[in-house]
Amino acid sequence: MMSRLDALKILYKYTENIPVISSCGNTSREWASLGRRDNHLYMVDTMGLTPSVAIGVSLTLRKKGFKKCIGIEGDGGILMNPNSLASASYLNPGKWLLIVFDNECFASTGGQCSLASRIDISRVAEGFNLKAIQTDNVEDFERAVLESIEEEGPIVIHAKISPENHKTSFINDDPAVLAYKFTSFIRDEQ
Ligand SMILES: Cc1ncc(C[n+]2csc(CCOP(=O)(O)OP(=O)(O)O)c2C)c(N)n1
Ligand SMILES: [Mg+2]
Repeated sequence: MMSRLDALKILYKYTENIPVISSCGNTSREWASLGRRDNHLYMVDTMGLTPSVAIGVSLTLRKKGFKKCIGIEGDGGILMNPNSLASASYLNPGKWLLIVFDNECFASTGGQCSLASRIDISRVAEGFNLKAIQTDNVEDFERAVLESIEEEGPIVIHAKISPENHKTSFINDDPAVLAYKFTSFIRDEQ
């Protein structure tokens, strides 16, 4: 099965100029370990909120050149904030692409079992009338990312991943500085 880092490496290839908001814990750490970019907002501690933040950013980007705004969330995070799926469906942000890494556990805090072991997140997204693509290997994940970047959203990629974490360093930057870099990048882009 694909690991979180395998999937992030694929995503990294296609997001040099796409705003990406990554969830807390190991996701942001592994994402940052691939190389920091100002168009990537590394969230610190805000579990479950990347889909919501990405909705807001997607709506502000309607008239900008970016093809998408991507949020990355975990299964634990999305099931803590499923309301973000209802909001995405209702507000219909065309540039919103949510990637849910589903390892059926809270991997970043020790691998405790999450609700996802008994809930199919693709079906939850579809229940909110969102397009959902489920993947469990690198080839399908890459294809889903490439197709979704080109297609009008909102779209959810539900990526099943293995529960392992890769050893990475903590992100100790001031969150205000991380947010400032990200908003400056978006503001300066025509
Ligand atoms: C509101 C809140 N509760 C708990 C935490 C602690 N915490 C950080 S990451 C994490 C696990 C997240 O699980 P999941 O979203 O499935 O991501 P994974 O680590 O499995 O990739 C937890 C419990 C937090 N940061 N915020
Ligand atoms: Mg998880």
